[in-house]
Amino acid sequence: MSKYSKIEGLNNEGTFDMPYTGIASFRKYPICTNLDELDADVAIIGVPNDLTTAWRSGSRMGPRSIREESLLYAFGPGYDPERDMEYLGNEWKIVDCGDVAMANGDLEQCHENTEAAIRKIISKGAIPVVMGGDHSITSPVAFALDTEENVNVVQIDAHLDWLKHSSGQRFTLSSPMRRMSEMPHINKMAQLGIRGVGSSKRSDFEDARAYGSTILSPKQLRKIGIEKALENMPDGEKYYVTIDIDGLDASIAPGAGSPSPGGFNYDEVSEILEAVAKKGKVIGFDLVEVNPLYDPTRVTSQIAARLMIDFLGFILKERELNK
Ligand SMILES: [Mn+2]
Repeated sequence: MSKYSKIEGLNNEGTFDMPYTGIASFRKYPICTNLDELDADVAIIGVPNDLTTAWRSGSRMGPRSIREESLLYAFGPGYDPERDMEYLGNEWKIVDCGDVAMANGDLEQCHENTEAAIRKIISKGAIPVVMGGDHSITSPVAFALDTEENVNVVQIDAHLDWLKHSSGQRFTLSSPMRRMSEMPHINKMAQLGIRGVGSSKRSDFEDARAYGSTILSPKQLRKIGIEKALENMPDGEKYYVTIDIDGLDASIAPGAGSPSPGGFNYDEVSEILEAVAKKGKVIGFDLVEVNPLYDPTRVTSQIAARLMIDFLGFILKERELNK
């Protein structure tokens, strides 16, 4: 017998469900594409809508790409040695609901379908976790949160997204934060990672500040720290988080609709998400603007998947602790 021979008699013990096998649902979670039959704590759903992209189109391919890269994290235990903590245990039921139906070329219908799908998920008692698509998809998702009051919003993004309209259109990727500020059920906002050149004008920034939004660039946030950055945000209230992948630096998130230098690194965003999960009750989140057509090493999709898994772990850990 060779010294390299494997241990006999283990049956399937120690066998991993390899990431390159099987159907690529998000992290290989069970699939439930009929929302009428949804029975889960968390519903992951894609919105492959990039109809309002202003620069590089292709984020409609984001959900599929994030799912594929999420498979790296689909095997093995959810043990985090850094925190000495188990995350996302089997007591939580997480499902992949596939994608919202797209009416190709019809922005209004796509937004209608998106809002209806999120309303259905919420009515079934599941936390919606939404993969874009461009940032226009956040407005219809936010409308569906109106079963709640005083929802606070944290945005990770390079851009303010506070435009009144683009060519008369109110529901593009440049306006979701202003649209949310107009919704009666939306309360305070923190906009983190904002930097450089975007479509929002000085007057848009003034309007956002007048609304009471905390606006910080990565440099400004590094200087004061995460706790101080979130100090104007209320404790113990409900939170929705929208993550535009261009909030991260262009070097680690090149596959974005509008990649931007000077952004956050992965640890910074993960720590912000952990802080938000601890601050209040996160009732849903989206991650948008991943564009695999400009992501040759797939690192953008991989980090996107990782941040989603991190955040889900933080959110559900708080629910475990506060039961
Ligand atoms: Mn954005």
